[in-house]
Amino acid sequence: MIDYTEKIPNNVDLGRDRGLQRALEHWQPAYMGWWYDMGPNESHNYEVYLRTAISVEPDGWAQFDYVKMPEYRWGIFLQPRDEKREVNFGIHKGQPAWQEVPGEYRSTLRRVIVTQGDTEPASVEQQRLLGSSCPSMYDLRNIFQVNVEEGRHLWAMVYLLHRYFGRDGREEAEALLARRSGDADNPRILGAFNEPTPDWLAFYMFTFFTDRDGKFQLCALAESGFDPLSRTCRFMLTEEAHHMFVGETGVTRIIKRTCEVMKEHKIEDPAQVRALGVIDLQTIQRYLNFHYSVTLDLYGSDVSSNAANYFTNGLKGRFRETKLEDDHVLSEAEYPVYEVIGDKIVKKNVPALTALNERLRDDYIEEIADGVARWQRVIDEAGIPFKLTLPHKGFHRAIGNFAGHHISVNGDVLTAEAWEKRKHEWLPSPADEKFVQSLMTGRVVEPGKFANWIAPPLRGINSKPLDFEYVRFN
Ligand code: BYC
Repeated sequence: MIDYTEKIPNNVDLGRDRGLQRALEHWQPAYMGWWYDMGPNESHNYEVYLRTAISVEPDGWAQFDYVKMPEYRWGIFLQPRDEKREVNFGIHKGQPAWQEVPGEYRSTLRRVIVTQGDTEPASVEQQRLLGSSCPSMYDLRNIFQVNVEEGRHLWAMVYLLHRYFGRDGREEAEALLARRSGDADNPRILGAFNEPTPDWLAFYMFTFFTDRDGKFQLCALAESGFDPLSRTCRFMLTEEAHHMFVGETGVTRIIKRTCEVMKEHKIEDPAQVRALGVIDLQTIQRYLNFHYSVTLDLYGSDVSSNAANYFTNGLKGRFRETKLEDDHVLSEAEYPVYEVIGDKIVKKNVPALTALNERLRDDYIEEIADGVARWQRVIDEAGIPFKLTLPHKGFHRAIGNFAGHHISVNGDVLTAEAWEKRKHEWLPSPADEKFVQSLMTGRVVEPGKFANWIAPPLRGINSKPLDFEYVRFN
């Protein structure tokens, strides 16, 4: 028996909620079993300088100390309740926000929560082997931080399932621990979460691109009329920012190091760049293309009646819904989507309600473009004539109107043969992956040391120096 209030920091009055305690009595040991099996490899005895959320107050959500990861205090936190909060969009607009699940939306809400929850353990599974090839102790600590917080985000969704969805919720919470990323028989729900994350370039790309889908989806769910979901997502967003920081700065540091070597040796040929043990910009571009395109799929179909229903029923809003100036009902509005007709990509207006996935995807693309422009600045400042670009939205898509078509990075509609011939100009080839792997054969863990293929960060974690002992291996 665990002492819940002691072991599980929370602001949901767990100590007095017998129902929830009983549900957790079964789930918590299963979660620990999953963590030992699928959490970061060989890490169980390490003491890691981690932040733990112990309350939602400004001084409580980021407490730093050494922690053995299996002893991390995975807590349950919701942003404090605003008694006046209303449903802010759809047909229930203006009603008080729901504190319990409306019966008619039970299965839909459960599905959305399960889909969100499923991504969290999936990403831990995808990243589990990366510790053994980390480029520094600083980076090792960061990946572990990301992993424990994804674990906490799973707890956040499981809390909702246990507290609000009764027996079905408990079954879904168990299933969240049973699916496995990439498993042929019982895979994770969404495509990108079944792709391998085989190396650190892929990890940084994932945390830049895919964790940012997390941000946008959480922002949309934070608008939900179901208040506990909204409040849970609001708190999760405070943690998400660090994950995207790890991704953005990780790629920045790789680019920076490559540019330094290119400048120092006055070289541009990718083969020569590789020969000096850094990752050529062309390979970085191909990784970018891959992670961007699989992440775009996570927004769902361009035209989706599911999305329309989520919105109309007040379950999932738009990005920054309450800041948008329109009727928040969208009964008349239209929105442009794209279709492939013959060998052309054609724009077409559809009812805005049905295009909400596409709209969220477009909001995401805007923010991504800013991030890629920041990467570009590093290349420009080095005076290297290379442009990183975002591929066309239809490139390498498996969900929505572009699925089943072969679209080049420039937006040309290709035949299957032309695509096969050219795809590795745009997507990482097995040889690219092998090369990146070859740089990451062992881990670099001497405090203050960094692998040759990545520049050190500008500063350490929580004002600690770069040569701080972020991980004690015991
Ligand atoms: N892969 O009507 P549609 C994060 C399915 S990331 C496979 O367009 P809808 C994180 C879809 O389920 C954020 N299947 O779908 C990041 C549906 O299936 P059924 C995660 C897909 O419902 C990094 C069918 O296709 N959160 O937090 O409008 C690390 C028809 O599709 C995919 C959420 O996603 C796909 N990519 O939209 C850690 C928020 N896309 O019903 C964490 C919750 C669609 O025909 N999820 N399908 O069997 C949602 O809001 C919606 O489920 C989606 C899909 C936006 C994902």
